Amino acid sequence: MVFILLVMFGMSAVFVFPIISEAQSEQKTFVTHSGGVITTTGEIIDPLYVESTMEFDPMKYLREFNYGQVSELPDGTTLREFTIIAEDDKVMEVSPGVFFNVWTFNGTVPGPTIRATEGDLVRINFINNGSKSHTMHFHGIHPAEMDGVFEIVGPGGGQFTYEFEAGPVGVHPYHCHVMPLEEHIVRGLYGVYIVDPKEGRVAADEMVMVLNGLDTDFDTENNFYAANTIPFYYQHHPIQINTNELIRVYVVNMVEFDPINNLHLHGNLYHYYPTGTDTVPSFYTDMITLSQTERGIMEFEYSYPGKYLFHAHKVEFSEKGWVGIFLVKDSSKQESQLGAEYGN
Ligand SMILES: [Cu+2]
Repeated sequence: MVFILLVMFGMSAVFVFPIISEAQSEQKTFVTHSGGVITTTGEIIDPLYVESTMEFDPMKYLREFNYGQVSELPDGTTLREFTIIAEDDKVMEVSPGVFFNVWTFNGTVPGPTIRATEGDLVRINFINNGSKSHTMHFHGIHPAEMDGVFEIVGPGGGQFTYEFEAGPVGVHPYHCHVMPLEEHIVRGLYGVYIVDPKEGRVAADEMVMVLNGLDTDFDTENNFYAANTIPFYYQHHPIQINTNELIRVYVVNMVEFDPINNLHLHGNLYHYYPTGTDTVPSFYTDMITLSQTERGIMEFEYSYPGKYLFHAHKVEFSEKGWVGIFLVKDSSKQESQLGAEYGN
């Protein structure tokens, strides 16, 4: 009896405790059933013994903008300070029963949407609490030493302060730039950085959509696609908007492996500003095509209430999760809860 108990205890010790205790930095090599050889430095997860350790609400993320801690410098410049913490041990249930080891900025994929006005001084206090080296590389204009490529920030509490003048006006991605870069991106180390013009923007119901893919079996092909990480989320939780109200979507494509992604809107067309850098839209269309880190601003209004799909017209992507619904309410029948001044 004692022997059996010891064996049972031994088995539980073996099977329950070690699975996600520490992310491992050494490369692991696998041969797939089709004969491909693949490697990963991320954690391999057995769904029987883990639970999600990441809280992420795509509906909250959609309209959440972070303006930082604001103060004024002696010369009148606005200083916006942000603290960003990288980790690489979180587990997300990306689809029922599918657990994935995500690498995170401030605990979510994507990381927080950082927002500033052109000419502000942006200061990012970056802390790497992960088990691998990470950095923050912002697209935009800044000095070489603020580019987050050569100044590697070591694991276990390494720190770096990124500081640069916000610009140019537009929507830009930020992401980790440590090798192997593909893995540091597809694991989730990216987010959106919006620079508003000094004169502000016309009031609108604003939202952020990061188009992303998840390679949950490490074969350098995506198994799931999404707008804002969770496959099919906005199909099952439609985004409520109002008729005759300006909608402004900051869209950023962070899908790796697949050369292109695209975005089709139903029952409507949108004005599209590539990279958001110009005040005049380049296209009036219902379809844009985006390569890696391509991004822009979409603006549109719906005249008719009802349910409208938006999705990748690369149908494989939409069938693997990159699809959502706008639920358009008749604004003449309700008080608008949405629509706000942004950029201040
Ligand atoms: Cu990294």
